[in-house]
Amino acid sequence: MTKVITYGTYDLFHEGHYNLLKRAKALGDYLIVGVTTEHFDENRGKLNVVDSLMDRIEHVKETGFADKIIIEDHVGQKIEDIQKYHADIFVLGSDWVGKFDYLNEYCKVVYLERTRGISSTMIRRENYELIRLGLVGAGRIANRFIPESHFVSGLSVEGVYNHNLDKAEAFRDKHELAFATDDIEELFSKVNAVNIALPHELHYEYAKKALEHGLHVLCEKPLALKKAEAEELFDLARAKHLVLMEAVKTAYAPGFIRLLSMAKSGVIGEIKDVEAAFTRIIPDKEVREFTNADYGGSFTEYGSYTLLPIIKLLGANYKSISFRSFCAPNGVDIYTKVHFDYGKAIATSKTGINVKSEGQLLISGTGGYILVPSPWWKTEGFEICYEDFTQNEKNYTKYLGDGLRYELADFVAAINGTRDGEDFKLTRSESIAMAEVMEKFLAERNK
Ligand code: C2G
Repeated sequence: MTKVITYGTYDLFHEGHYNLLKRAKALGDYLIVGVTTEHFDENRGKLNVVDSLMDRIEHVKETGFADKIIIEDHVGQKIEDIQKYHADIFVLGSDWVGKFDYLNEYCKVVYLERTRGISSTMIRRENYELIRLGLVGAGRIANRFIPESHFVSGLSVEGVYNHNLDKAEAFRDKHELAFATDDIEELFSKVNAVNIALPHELHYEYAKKALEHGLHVLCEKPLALKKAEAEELFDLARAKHLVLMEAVKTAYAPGFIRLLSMAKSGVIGEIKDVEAAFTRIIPDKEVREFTNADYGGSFTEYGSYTLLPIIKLLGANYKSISFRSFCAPNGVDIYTKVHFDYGKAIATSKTGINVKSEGQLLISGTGGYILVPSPWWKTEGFEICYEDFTQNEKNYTKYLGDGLRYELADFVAAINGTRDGEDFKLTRSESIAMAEVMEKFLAERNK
């Protein structure tokens, strides 16, 4: 008798799960299915699981493929189970290729091609929509997006648009998506939400088009390069009851949220200064950051990160703002320092694409300071420091994977209404304030 074993969360049970179990069963005579506990999913960084463990087990049972259902609740359990049940074959979908090769020592490891595209007809949850997401753009961000999306329940990345069809098709094949297209209308007609990962100057135009088509939009930063454009997009989203979110990943990271609430609760007294830096010497000088004379440069690229803590902590009512940049011959800023004066507080932002500085966030107050070392934008640890250093306090919050899963999980929750109203993590007015700074900066730099 050949025994096959497989594992999964099986949340919002869909045909991808069904097909996998069916083919797993066909590989042998006896199928063991491990269903993950909430605790285990939390530990391995899977977010937004909706169905209870009991319901998920029930859905697996109803397929009729499982001869035995077990619960998976800890790392390392797969090795134990394979030995305990004398499994001959371990099976998982191709989104996990390579990740479980270590089990070859105990049995045969098989990765079955994952189901491309989910029609959602099998989803039993009323009022809960499976988010069928389309990627607009097939560049660097989009590539990082796919592995992270596997950690967000209730989301299926269906297809990709790129104006260059060859690129779109290569991306589709690499990531096993259902379709690729160079026709934006086609993408819009096949999905119910989009992630816009195009060069900055196209964000507004494509976000607008997508909202007009009735799609929810997760737009890469900066959402817009003009205040009026950002306002228009949020007005449009509101009028159409759609979710519009600016994907500044730090805003959704648990560690950063914790940092903000501690700073705002007065642990360091009155906040007097916020200094945020994000610099990188980008080795390849042929990328759009260097070559796009109108919209490239360090501030449009990294300014959304440095503006985030400044606007979150001190607001958008600064009394004055000034920019100082060093630019390449084509006009793009390789380094920019921005000074904000709020009267009762000040702030600086430093961004660089060809100048390197310490990438820290430092918040100074009348009672102490908070230091978040580089890379503060992937907030994990920070230290609250006082005059009496024996009172210093270290905080640590896990930042999982590439961090994009947090914004994705929030996006899915917002669409499904499990997150009420406007998101406090990055509000409409904060996004608009950031677009206004971008507008002022570009007007001055491109003078
Ligand atoms: N799957 C698939 N096609 C999809 C979606 C999922 O073939 N479109 C497969 C996955 O590859 C996995 C199974 O269905 O083999 C269950 O998927 P999930 O519920 O998302 O669970 P997962 O996070 O993949 O669990 O210990 C848990 C396992 O390591 C992985």
